[in-house]
Amino acid sequence: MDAAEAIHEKFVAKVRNGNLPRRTSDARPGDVGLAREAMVELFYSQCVSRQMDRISRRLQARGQGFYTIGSSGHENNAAVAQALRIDDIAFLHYRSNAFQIHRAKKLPGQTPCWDMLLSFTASAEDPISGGRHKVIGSRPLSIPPQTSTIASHLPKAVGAAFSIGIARMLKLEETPLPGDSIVLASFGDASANHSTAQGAFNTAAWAAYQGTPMPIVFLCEDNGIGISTRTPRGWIEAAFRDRAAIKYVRCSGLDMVDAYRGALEASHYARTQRKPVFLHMDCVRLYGHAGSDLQATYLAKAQIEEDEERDPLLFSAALLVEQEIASGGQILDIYNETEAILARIGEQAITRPKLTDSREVMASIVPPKRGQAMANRPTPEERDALFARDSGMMEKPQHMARLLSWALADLMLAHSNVIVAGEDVGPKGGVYNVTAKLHERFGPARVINTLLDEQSILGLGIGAAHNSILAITEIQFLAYVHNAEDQIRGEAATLSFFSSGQYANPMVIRIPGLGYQKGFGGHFHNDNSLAVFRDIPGLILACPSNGADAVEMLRECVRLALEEQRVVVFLEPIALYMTRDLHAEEDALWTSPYAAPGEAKPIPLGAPGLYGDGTDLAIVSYGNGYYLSRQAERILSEQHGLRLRVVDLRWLAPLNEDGLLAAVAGCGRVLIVDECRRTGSQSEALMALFAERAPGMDCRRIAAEDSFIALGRAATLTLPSRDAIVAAALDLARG
Ligand SMILES: Cc1ncc(C[n+]2csc(CCOP(=O)(O)OP(=O)(O)O)c2C)c(N)n1
Repeated sequence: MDAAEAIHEKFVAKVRNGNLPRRTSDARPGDVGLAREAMVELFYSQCVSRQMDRISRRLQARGQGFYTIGSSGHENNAAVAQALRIDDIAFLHYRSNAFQIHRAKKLPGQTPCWDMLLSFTASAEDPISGGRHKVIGSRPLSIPPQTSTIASHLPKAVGAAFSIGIARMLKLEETPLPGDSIVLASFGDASANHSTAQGAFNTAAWAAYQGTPMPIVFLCEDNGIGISTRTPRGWIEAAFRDRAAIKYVRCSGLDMVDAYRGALEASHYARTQRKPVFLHMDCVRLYGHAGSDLQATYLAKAQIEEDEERDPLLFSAALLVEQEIASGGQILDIYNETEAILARIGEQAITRPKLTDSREVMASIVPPKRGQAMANRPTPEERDALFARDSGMMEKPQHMARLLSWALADLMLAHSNVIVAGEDVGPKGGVYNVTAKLHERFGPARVINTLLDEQSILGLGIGAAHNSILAITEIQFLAYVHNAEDQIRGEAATLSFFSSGQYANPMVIRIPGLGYQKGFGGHFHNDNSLAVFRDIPGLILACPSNGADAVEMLRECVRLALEEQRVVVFLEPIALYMTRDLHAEEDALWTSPYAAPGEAKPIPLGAPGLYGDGTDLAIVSYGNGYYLSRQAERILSEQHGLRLRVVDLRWLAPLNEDGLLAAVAGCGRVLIVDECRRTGSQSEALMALFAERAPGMDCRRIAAEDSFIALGRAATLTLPSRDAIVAAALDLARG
């Protein structure tokens, strides 16, 4: 017999026969203020959750439902919903049906069963994901949908909790997360071991330890197992009971009253103390991991039976009988009634339309535009005061690093909800001084030295975005984004997609990277692959090659985040940060005067840069490759009489194909210069573009070798050089 049906029959028989277990706790409803009506309502939510699991499984067996992962055994997370406020944003574990169902009771007009069954049957009318995934989530209920990657929601939950305090300090008005709200993040016991989760706990504790407000409840729903691997008995308590700066609260997820007691204690502490709590709730997993999982293949029969005896619905029934709130018959009436209702809803849900074409599926990859961002208009005096100490330097052309730093200052002056966060970005001003003086100008609440954890930095950006704060986060070097890349790839970039554009996490991630650093070298500070960003749907990847462009592009990136809710990676070529000269020492051709906001021509998303209008050959490049191509161009022009144009891509993703084809129009030959590793590089996409859309074009490429970067003088041996560009161009031009 199906596991769900076996448990169902046991429940019915035990309630009918009055054969109910002793409750697992002595907690008394009156002591925690749990009224009789509330207990009935909670039981009702639990029954709905249980029946939703059963109906989902039946629909899946008929090919009408998809990807069933049950909430059975975790129904007391409804008691957590009871203890929390509806505006306490909740980043939930996938076994949280009861939480959502119960929270929906706090807001009139909600139809959680209909909504969730539409999601579980992948209907395009599913109000949260539009049929894109089976997710728990609801915009009106402050439950953003979560991905299937366990623990990956915890860094942003911590970021959101952090943002509540920041919003208060900055006196930002009408932020989505109220100043006295808290954040809930739930997960399973196996997930608690994930390094992403551990990083999030540590970040919350690190912040709280030094007095930073961190109002978050980490709810660990401990059912003792993750798929088939048992959590060592007592491990969660041993690991979290005495953790620095995180309060530990234990409760039983088998007993409604005790679950509520624990949730009240935890949420009260987080709300009043603004400190993190670890709420450890014992649960039981009743149907195996997910739809197709047969527990009998890895659990002893006795263990399965023991688990079935710990069914929280049985304990809830015992409570209602003990408190003389309902008789066994009345309990079964509620239970059966919810089954009948859910079955009817399920039959209707499967008739609702599905997504039918790729356009519909993709409609929410790019979030909806939010409209023009409110900007402060600083007076000339305010700007003068801000830049007073730099006024001498501002009169002269400067290199990219300094120009970027001023651009950041102007952006922060214009937008009071913009913050900067990363490793060493504070008083030190970052490794390359790009955030120099921001800390003294805007203070520690807006220029935040984070701890050393890239997942937490990105999580801060995502979480802050949930509170309408735009974080310009910095990852210190490109190579170090990789241990956190899922925060961009799996989390930030997917939120709009899985929420039908109802949630978005606009952010700008600054990343210094790429090769060619003089007298330095070594792979990890010269990493030269962008493949990790290029295939992420909806992500914008910008890479300026010079200071003037960098300023305008950064402004456009911030506009894209603020007004269009986009996730943007702004890649800064380290080797060009301090570069001043192009062809000869002291020519200062790679410096620019600083253009105040509105003074220079904007560089909108996708607009390539163009140097020259020759038609003998077009060189297409970006970053350092563009810089070297400009050097090569002069040699090719002066020494070989070639008339060239050099195109700077500037925006690497999404690729502006039409704009690029227009930029090379009239040239029969294109040389692509790509400083990134050949495999997975931009040049692959460009070769494909020209082959597909300009078939007559004679197109070649030089790219970096598929190698890591060596140290010292060998650092550039695997990269395209100026002379290699000249040679390749001559080769191509001469046919
Ligand atoms: C990063 C990641 N690795 C592996 C998986 C596959 N996976 C899904 S759920 C799960 C077990 C989670 O167990 P636990 O946290 O105890 O939650 P439970 O399912 O028991 O409620 C695993 C390994 C995943 N979803 N994400």
